[in-house]
Amino acid sequence: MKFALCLGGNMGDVKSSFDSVENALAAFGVTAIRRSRIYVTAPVGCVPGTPDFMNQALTGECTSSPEELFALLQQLERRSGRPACHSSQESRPLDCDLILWGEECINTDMLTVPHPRARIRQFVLEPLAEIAPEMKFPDGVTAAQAWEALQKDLA
Ligand code: PH2
Ligand code: MG
Ligand code: MG
Repeated sequence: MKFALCLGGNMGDVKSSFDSVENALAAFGVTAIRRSRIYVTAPVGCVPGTPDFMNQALTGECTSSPEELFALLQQLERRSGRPACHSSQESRPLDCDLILWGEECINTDMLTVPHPRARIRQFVLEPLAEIAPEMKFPDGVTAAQAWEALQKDLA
C-alpha cells in the first residue's frame, strides 16, 4: 500500500531524526521512499514560546499492515527520546504521523487515518502536495486540491 507520513520535531537534531526514520523504514521493507524538502513552520496549538518546528512529508510503499507500520513509528518516536505519554501541545524531538494509507479510512482505538487534522494543517498539506500531489483522501480529493482549498481558507 502507498502511504504518507508527516514528520515533525522541534527539539534536538531534527534533521538527523528524519534521516533515521528513512533508514528505519527502509530496513522495515518500505520501498519507493520519497521525502519533501524540510519546512520550518510556526507551532500550531502549542503554548506561547514554543520553538518553530521542522516538518517533512514522506511517502512510501509497504506490504505490512497499517498497525505494524504504526507500531514502528511509535518505536521511532520513543527512541528519539520522546516520552510515551505526551501532549500534542508539547515540544518533541520527533513526531511521525500517519496521514494517508492508500485511500482507506481506519478507525481503531490506536489509529485514525486519514489523520483527523491533516486537511486543516499547512505543515501537513504543503509538503505532501510537493511530493504526492495526486495522492487521494478517501473522499477522492487529492493532496494538491486539499492544499489549494486550505490556501483559499487561509487567505
Ligand atoms: N505538531 C503538533 C502541534 N503543532 N505545529 C507545527 N508547526 N508542526 C507540527 O508538526 C506540529 C505543530 C502536534 O503533533
Ligand atoms: Mg502530530
Ligand atoms: Mg503524532
